[in-house]
Amino acid sequence: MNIKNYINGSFHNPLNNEWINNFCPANGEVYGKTPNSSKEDVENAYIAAKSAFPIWSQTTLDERSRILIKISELLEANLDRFAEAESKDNGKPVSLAKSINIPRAASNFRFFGNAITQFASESHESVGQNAINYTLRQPIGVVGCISPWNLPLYLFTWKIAPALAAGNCVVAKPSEITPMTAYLLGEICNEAGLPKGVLNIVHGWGTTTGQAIVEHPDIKAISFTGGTVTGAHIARTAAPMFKKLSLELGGKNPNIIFANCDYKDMLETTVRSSFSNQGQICLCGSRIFVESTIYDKFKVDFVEKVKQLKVGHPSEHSTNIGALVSKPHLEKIMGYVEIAKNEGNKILCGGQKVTVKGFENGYYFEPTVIEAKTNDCKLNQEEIFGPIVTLMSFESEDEVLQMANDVKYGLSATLWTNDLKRTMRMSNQLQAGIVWVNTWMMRDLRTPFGGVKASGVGREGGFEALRFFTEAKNVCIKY
Ligand code: TXE
Repeated sequence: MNIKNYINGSFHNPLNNEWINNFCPANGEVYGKTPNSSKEDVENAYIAAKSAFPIWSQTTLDERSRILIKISELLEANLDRFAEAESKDNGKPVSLAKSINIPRAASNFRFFGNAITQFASESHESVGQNAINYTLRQPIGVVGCISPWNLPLYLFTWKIAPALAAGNCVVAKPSEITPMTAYLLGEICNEAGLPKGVLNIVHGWGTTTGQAIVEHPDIKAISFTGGTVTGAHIARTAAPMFKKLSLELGGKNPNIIFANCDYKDMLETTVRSSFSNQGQICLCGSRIFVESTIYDKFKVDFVEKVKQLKVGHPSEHSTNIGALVSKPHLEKIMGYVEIAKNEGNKILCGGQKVTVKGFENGYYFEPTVIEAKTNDCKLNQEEIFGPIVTLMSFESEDEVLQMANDVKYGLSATLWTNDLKRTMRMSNQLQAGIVWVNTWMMRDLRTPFGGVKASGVGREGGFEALRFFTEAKNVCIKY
Protein backbone atom coordinates (compact mmCIF):
# COMPACT_ATOMS: atom_id res chain seq x y z
CA MET A 1 0.00 0.00 0.00
CA ASN A 2 1.36 3.39 -0.99
CA ILE A 3 1.24 6.17 1.55
CA LYS A 4 0.49 9.71 0.41
CA ASN A 5 1.14 13.16 1.73
CA TYR A 6 -1.81 14.88 3.42
CA ILE A 7 -1.80 18.46 2.19
CA ASN A 8 -4.67 20.92 2.35
CA GLY A 9 -7.09 18.19 3.40
CA SER A 10 -6.39 15.79 0.53
CA PHE A 11 -3.92 13.06 -0.36
CA HIS A 12 -1.07 13.55 -2.83
CA ASN A 13 1.83 11.61 -4.31
CA PRO A 14 5.23 13.31 -3.92
CA LEU A 15 5.88 15.71 -6.80
CA ASN A 16 9.25 14.09 -7.60
CA ASN A 17 7.64 10.61 -7.61
CA GLU A 18 10.41 9.33 -5.30
CA TRP A 19 9.52 6.58 -2.86
CA ILE A 20 10.98 4.80 0.17
CA ASN A 21 10.34 1.11 0.85
CA ASN A 22 8.22 0.47 3.90
CA PHE A 23 9.29 -2.72 5.71
CA CYS A 24 7.27 -4.93 8.01
CA PRO A 25 9.70 -5.76 10.87
CA ALA A 26 7.84 -8.96 11.77
CA ASN A 27 8.80 -10.66 8.48
CA GLY A 28 11.35 -8.32 6.90
CA GLU A 29 9.21 -7.83 3.77
CA VAL A 30 8.46 -4.61 1.92
CA TYR A 31 4.75 -4.02 2.17
CA GLY A 32 4.34 -0.55 0.78
CA LYS A 33 5.98 2.67 -0.25
CA THR A 34 6.33 6.02 1.48
CA PRO A 35 6.86 9.32 -0.36
CA ASN A 36 10.30 10.84 -0.18
CA SER A 37 8.95 14.36 -0.32
CA SER A 38 11.03 17.19 -1.66
CA LYS A 39 11.26 20.87 -0.75
CA GLU A 40 8.41 21.55 -3.19
CA ASP A 41 6.02 19.25 -1.28
CA VAL A 42 7.02 20.91 1.98
CA GLU A 43 6.42 24.29 0.35
CA ASN A 44 2.92 23.20 -0.72
CA ALA A 45 2.22 22.02 2.82
CA TYR A 46 3.48 25.35 4.15
CA ILE A 47 1.27 27.33 1.72
CA ALA A 48 -1.79 25.33 2.78
CA ALA A 49 -0.96 25.87 6.45
CA LYS A 50 -0.34 29.58 5.95
CA SER A 51 -3.69 30.03 4.16
CA ALA A 52 -5.55 28.18 6.92
CA PHE A 53 -3.92 30.13 9.74
CA PRO A 54 -6.02 33.35 9.76
CA ILE A 55 -9.24 31.40 10.24
CA TRP A 56 -7.93 28.65 12.52
CA SER A 57 -6.16 31.10 14.84
CA GLN A 58 -9.45 32.99 15.21
CA THR A 59 -11.59 29.89 15.67
CA THR A 60 -13.15 29.89 19.14
CA LEU A 61 -11.56 27.74 21.82
CA ASP A 62 -14.80 25.80 22.13
CA GLU A 63 -14.75 24.94 18.46
CA ARG A 64 -11.07 23.96 18.42
CA SER A 65 -11.65 21.89 21.50
CA ARG A 66 -14.69 20.20 19.95
CA ILE A 67 -12.74 19.19 16.83
CA LEU A 68 -9.75 17.84 18.78
CA ILE A 69 -12.01 15.81 21.03
CA LYS A 70 -13.80 14.48 17.95
CA ILE A 71 -10.44 13.32 16.53
CA SER A 72 -9.80 11.58 19.83
CA GLU A 73 -13.17 9.81 19.69
CA LEU A 74 -12.61 8.70 16.11
CA LEU A 75 -9.20 7.28 17.04
CA GLU A 76 -10.86 5.31 19.81
CA ALA A 77 -13.56 4.09 17.44
CA ASN A 78 -10.82 2.91 15.05
CA LEU A 79 -8.63 1.41 17.78
CA ASP A 80 -8.22 -2.04 16.20
CA ARG A 81 -7.36 -0.70 12.78
CA PHE A 82 -4.79 1.74 14.12
CA ALA A 83 -3.27 -0.76 16.55
CA GLU A 84 -2.82 -3.34 13.81
CA ALA A 85 -1.33 -0.79 11.43
CA GLU A 86 1.09 0.47 14.07
CA SER A 87 2.17 -3.04 14.98
CA LYS A 88 2.73 -4.01 11.35
CA ASP A 89 4.80 -0.88 10.75
CA ASN A 90 6.83 -0.94 13.95
CA GLY A 91 7.05 -4.59 15.05
CA LYS A 92 5.58 -3.94 18.51
CA PRO A 93 3.03 -6.38 19.92
CA VAL A 94 -0.52 -5.54 18.77
CA SER A 95 -1.58 -5.94 22.39
CA LEU A 96 0.75 -3.08 23.39
CA ALA A 97 -0.42 -0.84 20.56
CA LYS A 98 -4.03 -1.57 21.51
CA SER A 99 -3.69 -1.14 25.26
CA ILE A 100 -1.24 1.75 25.46
CA ASN A 101 0.04 3.37 22.27
CA ILE A 102 -3.13 4.17 20.31
CA PRO A 103 -5.23 4.99 23.41
CA ARG A 104 -2.48 7.44 24.40
CA ALA A 105 -2.64 9.11 20.96
CA ALA A 106 -6.40 9.54 21.51
CA SER A 107 -5.72 10.91 25.01
CA ASN A 108 -3.30 13.47 23.58
CA PHE A 109 -6.07 15.01 21.46
CA ARG A 110 -8.62 14.83 24.26
CA PHE A 111 -6.21 16.25 26.82
CA PHE A 112 -5.15 19.27 24.74
CA GLY A 113 -8.72 19.77 23.50
CA ASN A 114 -9.65 20.26 27.15
CA ALA A 115 -6.45 22.00 28.26
CA ILE A 116 -6.86 24.87 25.79
CA THR A 117 -10.17 25.81 27.39
CA GLN A 118 -8.32 26.21 30.71
CA PHE A 119 -5.20 27.95 29.41
CA ALA A 120 -4.81 31.42 30.88
CA SER A 121 -2.23 34.18 30.77
CA GLU A 122 -1.06 36.58 33.44
CA SER A 123 -1.75 40.21 34.21
CA HIS A 124 0.45 42.45 36.35
CA GLU A 125 -0.77 45.62 37.90
CA SER A 126 2.03 48.19 38.15
CA VAL A 127 1.03 49.55 41.53
CA GLY A 128 1.65 53.27 42.00
CA GLN A 129 2.21 53.82 38.27
CA ASN A 130 -1.42 53.73 37.14
CA ALA A 131 -0.75 50.96 34.68
CA ILE A 132 -1.80 47.41 34.05
CA ASN A 133 0.07 44.84 32.01
CA TYR A 134 -1.60 41.86 30.48
CA THR A 135 0.05 39.10 28.52
CA LEU A 136 -1.39 37.78 25.31
CA ARG A 137 -0.53 34.21 24.38
CA GLN A 138 -0.77 34.24 20.60
CA PRO A 139 -0.28 31.29 18.25
CA ILE A 140 3.06 31.35 16.45
CA GLY A 141 1.78 30.71 12.91
CA VAL A 142 2.99 27.70 10.96
CA VAL A 143 5.00 25.27 13.09
CA GLY A 144 6.92 22.06 12.30
CA CYS A 145 6.56 18.78 14.22
CA ILE A 146 9.03 15.93 13.61
CA SER A 147 8.71 12.60 15.40
CA PRO A 148 10.54 9.26 15.67
CA TRP A 149 9.65 5.60 15.06
CA ASN A 150 9.49 4.09 18.54
CA LEU A 151 6.04 5.36 19.60
CA PRO A 152 4.86 6.51 16.18
CA LEU A 153 1.34 7.93 16.63
CA TYR A 154 1.74 8.60 20.35
CA LEU A 155 4.69 10.98 19.89
CA PHE A 156 3.40 12.44 16.62
CA THR A 157 0.13 13.50 18.28
CA TRP A 158 1.89 14.61 21.48
CA LYS A 159 3.24 17.50 19.38
CA ILE A 160 0.43 18.07 16.92
CA ALA A 161 -2.40 18.23 19.47
CA PRO A 162 -1.00 21.14 21.55
CA ALA A 163 0.18 22.95 18.41
CA LEU A 164 -3.34 22.84 16.94
CA ALA A 165 -5.06 23.55 20.26
CA ALA A 166 -3.02 26.73 20.61
CA GLY A 167 -4.23 27.93 17.19
CA ASN A 168 -1.21 27.11 15.02
CA CYS A 169 -1.24 25.39 11.67
CA VAL A 170 1.15 22.49 11.31
CA VAL A 171 3.52 20.89 8.84
CA ALA A 172 4.38 17.52 10.37
CA LYS A 173 6.65 14.63 9.47
CA PRO A 174 6.52 11.21 11.10
CA SER A 175 9.51 8.87 10.94
CA GLU A 176 10.04 7.41 7.47
CA ILE A 177 10.49 4.05 9.22
CA THR A 178 6.94 4.05 10.67
CA PRO A 179 4.72 6.39 8.61
CA MET A 180 1.49 4.37 8.48
CA THR A 181 -0.59 5.59 11.41
CA ALA A 182 0.30 9.23 10.72
CA TYR A 183 -1.01 8.65 7.20
CA LEU A 184 -4.25 7.16 8.54
CA LEU A 185 -4.64 10.12 10.88
CA GLY A 186 -5.29 12.39 7.88
CA GLU A 187 -8.56 10.59 7.11
CA ILE A 188 -9.64 10.90 10.72
CA CYS A 189 -8.92 14.64 10.74
CA ASN A 190 -11.11 15.13 7.68
CA GLU A 191 -13.89 13.09 9.25
CA ALA A 192 -13.66 15.14 12.44
CA GLY A 193 -14.09 18.35 10.42
CA LEU A 194 -10.60 19.78 10.92
CA PRO A 195 -10.52 22.57 8.32
CA LYS A 196 -8.26 21.84 5.35
CA GLY A 197 -4.70 23.06 5.60
CA VAL A 198 -4.70 23.27 9.41
CA LEU A 199 -2.69 20.04 9.62
CA ASN A 200 -0.43 18.87 6.80
CA ILE A 201 1.55 15.64 6.94
CA VAL A 202 4.54 15.17 4.64
CA HIS A 203 6.52 11.97 4.52
CA GLY A 204 10.16 11.34 3.70
CA TRP A 205 13.72 10.96 4.88
CA GLY A 206 14.91 13.19 7.67
CA THR A 207 17.75 14.52 5.57
CA THR A 208 15.44 15.61 2.72
CA THR A 209 11.89 16.24 3.97
CA GLY A 210 12.77 16.83 7.62
CA GLN A 211 15.62 19.12 6.67
CA ALA A 212 13.30 21.10 4.35
CA ILE A 213 10.88 21.68 7.25
CA VAL A 214 13.65 22.80 9.60
CA GLU A 215 15.22 25.07 6.95
CA HIS A 216 11.94 26.65 5.85
CA PRO A 217 12.30 30.36 6.61
CA ASP A 218 8.64 30.82 7.60
CA ILE A 219 8.11 27.74 9.74
CA LYS A 220 8.75 29.54 13.00
CA ALA A 221 9.00 26.75 15.57
CA ILE A 222 10.23 23.17 15.50
CA SER A 223 9.20 20.51 17.96
CA PHE A 224 11.42 17.45 17.54
CA THR A 225 11.76 14.08 19.22
CA GLY A 226 14.51 11.75 18.08
CA GLY A 227 18.21 11.00 18.41
CA THR A 228 20.63 13.37 20.12
CA VAL A 229 22.88 13.68 17.05
CA THR A 230 19.90 14.68 14.89
CA GLY A 231 18.73 17.09 17.59
CA ALA A 232 22.12 18.83 17.59
CA HIS A 233 22.01 19.12 13.81
CA ILE A 234 18.49 20.59 13.92
CA ALA A 235 19.58 23.06 16.60
CA ARG A 236 22.53 24.17 14.42
CA THR A 237 20.21 24.75 11.47
CA ALA A 238 17.36 26.43 13.36
CA ALA A 239 19.26 28.62 15.83
CA PRO A 240 20.63 31.19 13.32
CA MET A 241 17.06 31.52 11.97
CA PHE A 242 15.88 32.33 15.54
CA LYS A 243 13.30 29.56 15.56
CA LYS A 244 11.67 28.38 18.73
CA LEU A 245 12.95 24.89 19.45
CA SER A 246 11.81 22.02 21.62
CA LEU A 247 14.10 18.99 21.55
CA GLU A 248 13.30 15.67 23.20
CA LEU A 249 16.34 13.48 22.69
CA GLY A 250 17.91 10.27 23.90
CA GLY A 251 18.25 8.82 27.36
CA LYS A 252 20.41 6.38 29.32
CA ASN A 253 18.29 6.24 32.39
CA PRO A 254 19.31 4.82 35.77
CA ASN A 255 16.98 2.46 37.62
CA ILE A 256 18.22 2.59 41.23
CA ILE A 257 17.11 -0.18 43.56
CA PHE A 258 17.59 -0.05 47.33
CA ALA A 259 17.17 -3.07 49.59
CA ASN A 260 14.30 -1.47 51.50
CA CYS A 261 11.93 -1.31 48.51
CA ASP A 262 8.76 -3.32 47.84
CA TYR A 263 10.66 -6.12 46.16
CA LYS A 264 7.90 -7.85 44.21
CA ASP A 265 6.51 -4.63 42.79
CA MET A 266 10.02 -3.46 41.93
CA LEU A 267 10.89 -6.72 40.16
CA GLU A 268 7.79 -6.73 37.99
CA THR A 269 8.09 -3.06 37.10
CA THR A 270 11.80 -3.42 36.37
CA VAL A 271 11.07 -6.11 33.77
CA ARG A 272 8.67 -3.64 32.14
CA SER A 273 10.92 -0.60 32.42
CA SER A 274 13.73 -2.63 30.83
CA PHE A 275 11.94 -4.29 27.91
CA SER A 276 8.63 -2.57 27.12
CA ASN A 277 8.35 -1.86 23.41
CA GLN A 278 11.49 -4.04 22.90
CA GLY A 279 13.43 -1.54 25.04
CA GLN A 280 12.85 1.14 22.41
CA ILE A 281 11.52 3.86 24.70
CA CYS A 282 13.66 6.86 25.58
CA LEU A 283 12.44 6.42 29.19
CA CYS A 284 13.50 2.78 29.63
CA GLY A 285 15.70 2.23 32.66
CA SER A 286 18.61 0.66 30.83
CA ARG A 287 21.19 0.97 33.63
CA ILE A 288 20.06 -0.99 36.67
CA PHE A 289 21.92 -0.25 39.91
CA VAL A 290 21.16 -2.59 42.81
CA GLU A 291 22.23 -2.20 46.45
CA SER A 292 24.91 -4.80 47.17
CA THR A 293 22.96 -6.52 49.99
CA ILE A 294 20.27 -7.71 47.55
CA TYR A 295 22.34 -7.77 44.36
CA ASP A 296 22.79 -11.56 44.11
CA LYS A 297 19.15 -12.29 44.88
CA PHE A 298 17.97 -9.66 42.38
CA LYS A 299 20.28 -10.99 39.69
CA VAL A 300 18.84 -14.51 39.96
CA ASP A 301 15.20 -13.38 40.20
CA PHE A 302 15.45 -10.81 37.42
CA VAL A 303 17.20 -13.12 34.96
CA GLU A 304 14.63 -15.83 35.67
CA LYS A 305 11.77 -13.42 34.88
CA VAL A 306 13.46 -12.07 31.76
CA LYS A 307 13.97 -15.59 30.44
CA GLN A 308 10.19 -16.10 30.67
CA LEU A 309 9.48 -13.21 28.28
CA LYS A 310 8.26 -14.59 24.99
CA VAL A 311 9.79 -13.22 21.82
CA GLY A 312 7.36 -13.73 18.98
CA HIS A 313 5.24 -12.43 16.16
CA PRO A 314 3.62 -9.12 17.15
CA SER A 315 0.10 -10.32 16.40
CA GLU A 316 0.35 -13.37 18.73
CA HIS A 317 -1.44 -12.63 21.94
CA SER A 318 1.18 -14.41 24.05
CA THR A 319 4.04 -12.28 22.66
CA ASN A 320 5.82 -10.03 25.16
CA ILE A 321 8.65 -8.91 22.89
CA GLY A 322 7.90 -8.27 19.22
CA ALA A 323 10.33 -7.39 16.44
CA LEU A 324 12.85 -4.56 16.51
CA VAL A 325 11.94 -1.68 14.23
CA SER A 326 14.40 -2.24 11.38
CA LYS A 327 17.27 -4.33 10.12
CA PRO A 328 19.87 -1.58 10.69
CA HIS A 329 18.56 -1.21 14.24
CA LEU A 330 18.81 -4.98 14.84
CA GLU A 331 22.39 -4.86 13.54
CA LYS A 332 23.17 -1.95 15.86
CA ILE A 333 21.83 -3.92 18.84
CA MET A 334 23.86 -7.00 17.86
CA GLY A 335 26.91 -4.73 17.61
CA TYR A 336 26.44 -3.73 21.25
CA VAL A 337 26.56 -7.37 22.34
CA GLU A 338 29.95 -7.64 20.62
CA ILE A 339 31.06 -4.43 22.35
CA ALA A 340 29.89 -5.87 25.68
CA LYS A 341 31.99 -9.00 25.15
CA ASN A 342 35.04 -7.01 24.08
CA GLU A 343 34.71 -4.83 27.15
CA GLY A 344 34.80 -7.96 29.32
CA ASN A 345 31.21 -7.63 30.57
CA LYS A 346 29.25 -10.79 31.40
CA ILE A 347 26.10 -11.71 29.47
CA LEU A 348 23.67 -13.17 32.01
CA CYS A 349 20.92 -13.97 29.50
CA GLY A 350 19.94 -13.24 25.91
CA GLY A 351 22.39 -11.74 23.45
CA GLN A 352 21.17 -13.67 20.41
CA LYS A 353 19.02 -13.04 17.38
CA VAL A 354 15.78 -15.05 17.52
CA THR A 355 14.31 -16.95 14.59
CA VAL A 356 10.53 -17.04 14.75
CA LYS A 357 9.09 -19.96 12.80
CA GLY A 358 7.37 -18.82 9.62
CA PHE A 359 8.90 -15.32 9.96
CA GLU A 360 12.58 -16.15 9.59
CA ASN A 361 13.49 -12.75 8.12
CA GLY A 362 11.92 -10.76 10.96
CA TYR A 363 14.07 -8.60 13.24
CA TYR A 364 13.78 -10.49 16.53
CA PHE A 365 16.24 -10.32 19.40
CA GLU A 366 16.35 -11.82 22.87
CA PRO A 367 15.88 -9.60 25.91
CA THR A 368 19.42 -9.31 27.19
CA VAL A 369 20.84 -8.71 30.66
CA ILE A 370 24.52 -7.87 30.99
CA GLU A 371 26.54 -7.52 34.16
CA ALA A 372 28.75 -4.49 33.61
CA LYS A 373 32.19 -4.16 35.16
CA THR A 374 32.39 -0.38 35.21
CA ASN A 375 30.09 2.58 34.76
CA ASP A 376 32.32 4.17 32.17
CA CYS A 377 32.13 1.33 29.61
CA LYS A 378 30.43 2.03 26.27
CA LEU A 379 27.53 -0.17 27.21
CA ASN A 380 26.75 2.05 30.19
CA GLN A 381 27.41 5.34 28.44
CA GLU A 382 25.81 5.05 25.00
CA GLU A 383 22.11 4.94 24.23
CA ILE A 384 21.43 1.45 22.86
CA PHE A 385 17.66 1.89 22.53
CA GLY A 386 16.86 -1.80 22.41
CA PRO A 387 16.32 -4.87 24.60
CA ILE A 388 19.63 -4.66 26.48
CA VAL A 389 20.07 -3.63 30.10
CA THR A 390 23.10 -3.60 32.35
CA LEU A 391 23.36 -4.52 36.04
CA MET A 392 25.77 -3.06 38.56
CA SER A 393 25.84 -3.20 42.34
CA PHE A 394 26.49 -0.28 44.70
CA GLU A 395 27.32 0.19 48.37
CA SER A 396 26.12 3.68 49.21
CA GLU A 397 23.77 6.46 48.19
CA ASP A 398 26.69 8.72 47.27
CA GLU A 399 28.25 6.08 45.09
CA VAL A 400 25.06 5.34 43.16
CA LEU A 401 24.25 9.04 42.71
CA GLN A 402 27.68 9.59 41.27
CA MET A 403 27.27 6.70 38.79
CA ALA A 404 23.67 7.61 37.91
CA ASN A 405 24.68 11.17 37.01
CA ASP A 406 27.96 10.25 35.33
CA VAL A 407 26.54 10.01 31.82
CA LYS A 408 25.91 12.63 29.13
CA TYR A 409 22.14 12.11 29.16
CA GLY A 410 19.56 13.25 31.71
CA LEU A 411 16.05 12.25 30.72
CA SER A 412 14.52 10.15 33.49
CA ALA A 413 15.52 8.21 36.60
CA THR A 414 13.71 5.58 38.65
CA LEU A 415 14.23 5.10 42.35
CA TRP A 416 13.04 2.15 44.42
CA THR A 417 13.04 2.82 48.16
CA ASN A 418 10.65 3.24 51.04
CA ASP A 419 12.88 5.76 52.79
CA LEU A 420 11.26 9.18 52.46
CA LYS A 421 14.31 11.24 53.36
CA ARG A 422 16.42 9.35 50.87
CA THR A 423 13.71 9.85 48.23
CA MET A 424 13.78 13.60 48.77
CA ARG A 425 17.58 13.82 48.86
CA MET A 426 18.10 11.78 45.75
CA SER A 427 15.24 13.29 43.72
CA ASN A 428 16.82 16.68 44.32
CA GLN A 429 20.22 15.53 43.15
CA LEU A 430 19.50 13.22 40.22
CA GLN A 431 20.28 14.95 36.93
CA ALA A 432 17.07 14.16 35.08
CA GLY A 433 13.92 15.89 33.86
CA ILE A 434 11.68 13.18 35.34
CA VAL A 435 12.16 11.10 38.50
CA TRP A 436 9.86 8.17 39.20
CA VAL A 437 9.82 6.81 42.74
CA ASN A 438 8.46 3.28 43.25
CA THR A 439 6.91 3.31 39.79
CA TRP A 440 7.86 3.77 36.15
CA MET A 441 6.25 5.60 33.26
CA MET A 442 3.26 6.65 35.27
CA ARG A 443 2.16 9.67 33.27
CA ASP A 444 -0.08 12.60 34.10
CA LEU A 445 -0.30 14.66 30.93
CA ARG A 446 -0.35 17.92 32.90
CA THR A 447 3.23 17.46 34.12
CA PRO A 448 6.36 18.88 32.45
CA PHE A 449 8.09 16.31 30.28
CA GLY A 450 11.63 16.57 28.96
CA GLY A 451 15.28 16.17 29.77
CA VAL A 452 18.48 17.89 30.77
CA LYS A 453 22.03 17.64 29.37
CA ALA A 454 22.13 15.75 26.04
CA SER A 455 18.52 14.61 26.53
CA GLY A 456 17.15 17.85 25.21
CA VAL A 457 15.96 21.38 25.63
CA GLY A 458 12.51 22.54 26.70
CA ARG A 459 9.52 20.80 28.21
CA GLU A 460 6.41 19.29 26.66
CA GLY A 461 3.18 18.40 28.43
CA GLY A 462 0.31 20.39 29.90
CA PHE A 463 0.53 24.15 29.80
CA GLU A 464 4.29 23.90 29.08
CA ALA A 465 3.42 22.66 25.59
CA LEU A 466 0.81 25.38 25.11
CA ARG A 467 3.38 27.96 26.20
CA PHE A 468 5.87 26.55 23.70
CA PHE A 469 3.36 26.78 20.88
CA THR A 470 2.43 30.41 21.67
CA GLU A 471 4.32 33.69 21.75
CA ALA A 472 3.89 35.83 24.84
CA LYS A 473 3.15 39.46 24.10
CA ASN A 474 2.91 41.91 26.96
CA VAL A 475 0.54 44.86 26.62
CA CYS A 476 1.07 47.74 29.07
CA ILE A 477 -1.83 50.22 29.45
CA LYS A 478 -1.46 53.42 31.40
CA TYR A 479 -4.65 54.76 32.84
O1 TXE B 1 16.38 8.93 14.84
P1 TXE B 1 16.44 10.29 14.08
P2 TXE B 1 16.63 7.49 14.26
C1 TXE B 1 17.62 7.51 19.29
C2 TXE B 1 18.00 6.06 19.39
C3 TXE B 1 18.11 5.65 17.97
C4 TXE B 1 18.74 6.89 17.39
C5 TXE B 1 18.57 7.08 15.92
O2 TXE B 1 19.22 5.92 20.03
O3 TXE B 1 18.89 4.53 17.78
O4 TXE B 1 18.12 7.95 18.06
O5 TXE B 1 17.22 6.82 15.56
C6 TXE B 1 13.93 12.99 11.39
N1 TXE B 1 16.28 17.26 9.81
N2 TXE B 1 16.20 7.74 19.33
O6 TXE B 1 17.68 7.42 13.22
O7 TXE B 1 17.29 10.19 12.88
C7 TXE B 1 13.67 11.55 11.02
O8 TXE B 1 13.24 11.45 9.69
C8 TXE B 1 15.02 17.08 10.24
C9 TXE B 1 15.69 8.29 20.54
O9 TXE B 1 15.35 6.98 13.88
O10 TXE B 1 16.75 11.30 15.10
C10 TXE B 1 12.61 11.19 12.03
O11 TXE B 1 11.35 11.68 11.63
N3 TXE B 1 14.55 15.89 10.62
C11 TXE B 1 14.34 8.82 20.37
C12 TXE B 1 13.10 11.92 13.28
O12 TXE B 1 13.93 12.97 12.80
C13 TXE B 1 15.39 14.85 10.60
C14 TXE B 1 13.43 8.06 19.51
C15 TXE B 1 13.91 11.06 14.26
O13 TXE B 1 14.93 10.44 13.57
C16 TXE B 1 16.72 14.98 10.19
C17 TXE B 1 14.07 7.61 18.31
C18 TXE B 1 17.16 16.27 9.77
N4 TXE B 1 18.40 16.49 9.34
C19 TXE B 1 15.42 7.44 18.29
N5 TXE B 1 17.32 13.77 10.27
C20 TXE B 1 13.65 9.25 21.63
N6 TXE B 1 14.25 10.14 22.36
O14 TXE B 1 12.53 8.84 21.91
C21 TXE B 1 16.39 12.91 10.73
N7 TXE B 1 15.21 13.55 10.92
